[in-house]
Amino acid sequence: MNDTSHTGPALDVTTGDITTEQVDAIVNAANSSLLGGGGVDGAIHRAAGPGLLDECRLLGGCDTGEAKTTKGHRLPATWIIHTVGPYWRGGDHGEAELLASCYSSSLARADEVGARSVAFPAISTGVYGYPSDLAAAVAVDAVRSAATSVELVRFVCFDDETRRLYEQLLTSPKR
Ligand code: AR6
Repeated sequence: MNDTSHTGPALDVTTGDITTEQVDAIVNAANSSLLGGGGVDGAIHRAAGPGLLDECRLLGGCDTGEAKTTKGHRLPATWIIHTVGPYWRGGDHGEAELLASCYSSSLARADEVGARSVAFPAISTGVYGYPSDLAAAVAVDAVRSAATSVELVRFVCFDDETRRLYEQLLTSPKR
């Protein structure tokens, strides 16, 4: 589905494996080491091949809420933007601000390399325990309010329940 009622990037949502997305950049929900892990991070490293880890070793890690770029290696995407989501600690430890910063920082990195289409996973909603409904609302708000040249943002959900959350948000008026 598409949402073209705003002036920022067009937003769409799909269910599936983000590693197969044919976009300029995919975003990785990494940890601060940037040296791989489970979940979507593990899937991206497996699909991209060992050259990704070699490149990540040169980056010196990444703080929560920030983002760093590598090449896509064996992925269809040209770039991988690695961001570190917040660990959910009940919601009053700045989690929403840090999660919003993951989205805005990732779009800033996308702009730096000229990426026009970017696919995001549901950052922090797996191992890091962020409730999916709250995370989806933060994600959509952050992307809608970002100043970016990115033309298409795709939210790639791993299950239909998460996809429905995004669909509801994308069909509701901009807040
Ligand atoms: N494509 C799209 N989404 C996926 C995929 C995939 N291939 N695989 C999982 N997801 P998580 P986090 C969804 O745990 O919560 C790693 O070990 C998954 O269903 O990958 O930010 C890192 O190294 C969930 O909705 O990331 C960190 O240590 C979402 O991606 C830590 O996990 C995020 O789940 C980061 O935890």
